[in-house]
Amino acid sequence: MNLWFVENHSPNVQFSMRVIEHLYTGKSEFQKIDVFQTAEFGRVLTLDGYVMVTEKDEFIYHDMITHVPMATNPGIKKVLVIGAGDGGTIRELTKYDSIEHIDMVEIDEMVVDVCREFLPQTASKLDDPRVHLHFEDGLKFVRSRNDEYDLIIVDSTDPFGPGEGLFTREFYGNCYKALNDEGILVNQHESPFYEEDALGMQRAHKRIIGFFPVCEVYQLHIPTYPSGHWLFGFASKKYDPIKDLDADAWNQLGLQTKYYNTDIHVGSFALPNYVKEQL
Ligand code: AG3
Repeated sequence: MNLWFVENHSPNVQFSMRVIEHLYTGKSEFQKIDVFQTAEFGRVLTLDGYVMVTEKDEFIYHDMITHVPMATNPGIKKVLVIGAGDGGTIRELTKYDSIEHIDMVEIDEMVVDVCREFLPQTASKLDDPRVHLHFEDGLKFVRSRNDEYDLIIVDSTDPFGPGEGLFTREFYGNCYKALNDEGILVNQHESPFYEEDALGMQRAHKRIIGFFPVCEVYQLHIPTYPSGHWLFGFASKKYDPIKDLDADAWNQLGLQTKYYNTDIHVGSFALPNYVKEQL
């Protein structure tokens, strides 16, 4: 059988992976959830037909969304993670003994159930005693939080569908309020390459700048996402991701990471000209 998964990366470009087996399909209250066994990327989770994680390249995304802020402020103790139902972000955060409490707010409980069953590597630390799962809308959850988190990670889907609210001015303002005076906010920011994704990224960046004194963008390479060129936003009330990085301190922790190192931390903030022009 010649079975292929196809995602539109732009109205004129498609990306496809050979599928060995369609392991799961289901529909939650919020979205369509699928898991495929693919020939090249191992198991792949898609939501509404968009690739969220693949076993082969998820380490890139999860390393960069967690270790960049953690290495910038080694004092981080209380973290709020929004989205992230596959558990990859939580797995990386739980490597830090210094973290005391993680609230994870995922709108769709079914995504977590499916990932526990089909992606045990990413979901492996969801039962860590420091992790508190909340199945509710992240937009609503942050409204009632004040001055309590050292770090907020927004590990969302694209800026449409269930994740749309996580790209609004209201949400960023509430994140600012939920963070303490040393707080850092990291957002998944889409790709700068295709026009529609770039517009989403620009909009998010301009909105965050309105609240946070430090507001940067950093890049990573994800083979299965549109264009392969991806961005995260780093915003903070105090810490500069490069000036405040203590590379020796992070290296002394001796954590095992497959993508992140402190050189790539610094290098990821160096942006191509066409991206700088968009900011
Ligand atoms: N969240 C970001 C998914 C964006 C992918 N977009 C796409 N394929 N069009 C990933 C969740 C990882 N924890």
